[in-house]
Amino acid sequence: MLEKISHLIQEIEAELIDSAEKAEQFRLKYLSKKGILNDLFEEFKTIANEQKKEVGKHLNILKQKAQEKFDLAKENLENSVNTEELNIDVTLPGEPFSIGSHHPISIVRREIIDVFSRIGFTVAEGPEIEDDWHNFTSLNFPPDHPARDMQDTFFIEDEIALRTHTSSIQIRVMENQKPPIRILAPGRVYRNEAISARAHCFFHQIEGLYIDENVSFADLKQTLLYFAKEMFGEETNIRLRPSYFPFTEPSAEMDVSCPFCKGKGCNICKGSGWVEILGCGMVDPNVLENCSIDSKKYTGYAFGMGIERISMLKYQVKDLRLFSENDLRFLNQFKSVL
Ligand code: 2NL
Repeated sequence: MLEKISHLIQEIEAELIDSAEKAEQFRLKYLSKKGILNDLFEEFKTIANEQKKEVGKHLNILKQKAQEKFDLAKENLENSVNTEELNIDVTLPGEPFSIGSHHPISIVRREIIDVFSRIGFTVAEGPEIEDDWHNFTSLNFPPDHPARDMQDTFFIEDEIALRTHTSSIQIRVMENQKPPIRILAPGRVYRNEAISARAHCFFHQIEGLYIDENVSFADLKQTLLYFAKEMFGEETNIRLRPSYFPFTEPSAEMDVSCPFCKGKGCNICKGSGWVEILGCGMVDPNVLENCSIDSKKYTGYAFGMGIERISMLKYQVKDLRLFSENDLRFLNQFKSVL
């Protein structure tokens, strides 16, 4: 029997298992209930007791070798990929990496900041959760102003709300710095409005503020004309229409000559030749005093615009919701724009 066992060990070592079928054949031949090894263990029961120790030892070695061979072959077969079967051409170049792009709101914000930074404006930031003082009271909003209503503003607590404009940033700067002050305040703002193609509950603003001695409405107008020409082209014209904001006096809204029809009238400017892009005015003396700035010594101008509005005009986007839906078909169109 010992001879038989040593013969089988050699036979097993010589077996070649290179497919799932061969592995199954091997298992049936040696390891299954009807296999050779099982027969040997049956035969083992019949041999003389004094031989059992020696034969049993070799029988176990044989069983172990057969099992190991089978397990190893199985593992190798599972881990190996047959490139011929999968039909892979390993010499082909890889898939190209998909590079991202800047969001159109970021592109336009940066462009606006670039234009104003060339004439000395720096950027200031502030919290999105604001108190009543920085968002309303310091800005001369009367106690019964509709913007203070629950219907227009997202309140968190009694006197704490999501900021409704970035003016609150400028209040914080005026409270903490002495004039001259020349800053831009970009950021996200929130209003409790029904979402549509033209309105959203959050959007982006950029405001500007300049406080110094002898700042005049003429300075404001000249600065805004420079901005309009840089942003929409050298041939651009501006016009100011009287308006009202609680925090500026006098106040105005600014139109630019339509960048598409050059003022002739088209469907973008609805035939008028002009498009509104921002609001502005001279900072109300009450606002300066609220920030402990002497309104007899200092004057200032301020302006504010919606970044979505400028972006819609620049890229002819017809629906405000596209800016916040993260639809790659929209965002991918800005890949080449810096
Ligand atoms: C608009 C109009 C405006 C301001 C914002 C401002 C800020 C301070 C003091 C005075 Cl701290 N004014 N900001 C002034 C006029 C207009 O925004 O239509 N924005 C989208």
